[in-house]
Amino acid sequence: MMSSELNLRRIIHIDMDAFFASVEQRDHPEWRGKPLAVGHDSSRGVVATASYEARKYGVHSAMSIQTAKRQCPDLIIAPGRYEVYREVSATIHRIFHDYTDLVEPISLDEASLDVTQNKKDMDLAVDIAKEIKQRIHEETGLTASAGVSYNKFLAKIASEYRKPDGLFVIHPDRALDFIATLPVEDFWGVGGKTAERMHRLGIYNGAQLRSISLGYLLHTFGKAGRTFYDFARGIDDRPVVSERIRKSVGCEHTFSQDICLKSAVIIELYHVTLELVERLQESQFKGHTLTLKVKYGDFTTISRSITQAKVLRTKDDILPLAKKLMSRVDYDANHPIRLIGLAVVNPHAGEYREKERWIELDIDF
Ligand code: TTP
Ligand code: MG
Repeated sequence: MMSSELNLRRIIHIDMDAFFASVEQRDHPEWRGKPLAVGHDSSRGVVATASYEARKYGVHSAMSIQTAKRQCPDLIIAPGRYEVYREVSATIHRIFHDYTDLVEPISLDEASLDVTQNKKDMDLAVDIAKEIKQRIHEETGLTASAGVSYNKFLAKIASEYRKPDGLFVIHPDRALDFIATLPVEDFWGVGGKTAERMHRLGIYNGAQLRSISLGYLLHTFGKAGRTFYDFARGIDDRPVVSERIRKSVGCEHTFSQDICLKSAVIIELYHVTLELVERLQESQFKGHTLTLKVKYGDFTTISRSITQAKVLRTKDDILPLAKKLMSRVDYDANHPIRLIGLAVVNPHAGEYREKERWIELDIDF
């Protein structure tokens, strides 16, 4: 209620629990309930992540495998299987997109969703978060933690608050109290070094951070000072930026009367091409594959595709290819054409950029 009155956004942050390790325990039942680290078992291997059982021994991401084994002698070391993690990632993203297309992938196992307007017309973000968690569990056998709030920063913090299998809401009314007690190292963008500097200045929590003037923060932390100033006040206007690459750009014409003369088909193909080129220019889309769709008078549909090394952008790129594809299509007076469509398709559809923090697991030194 409150949030819609204030016209605030509804943001959900989802983060899988001990992601790589949980996938390994799911696929190797004998490893369940045991301390496990994912990484390359070599003298220079590092821990990508550790199961919650292993974390009790202090094993954590980026620790060397050798140190981890010393700290936890029974530690199981599982080699990483990126293909499987990618598959799970694709599944959870499909689930997210059932609710909204405003999904910002942060890493393979983590994303921010803006559900202020959502495809299911659900009022409460917390209900959506519950459903998403349940569907992730049903479809992958894994648990995720979810945080719900009115901006990205608070939703992310909320997602970490009740891990694993957590669901936590930071209501707008409660945000300032919540931030007041938050250790500064939990603020988004505060790394180890920054936290240390804040500690030296006597700033340990949100309340203390809030008491510092903007001028002083800018002076001490540069541009980031502004962000810290805002975060301490529960302000974060960054939008959720969907990084999903567009799958295709296309257009189609349905004719008022079915056509069957070659001259008419070529003219129509020309018009569809011009419109496609216009849309390509508007969207800055880059694709290498042209797809022709033909729907006949009896509503049967066929399609033909051709892929080129160069990006398809102009009329001169596309029209010859469109004609070539059309020459592979049969039609006549008994089998006239009702619709012609053309689309430029990206063969790498659905992929998104990963952040830099990935530690390569399977490099042999
Ligand atoms: P995280 O979400 O940071 O960690 P996690 O899912 O393992 O555990 P948590 O329950 O605390 O969220 O990272 C997701 C995956 O990314 C993690 O399973 C392994 C990988 N990863 C690395 O490869 N290197 C790293 O330094 C980190 C932090 C993660
Ligand atoms: Mg995680």
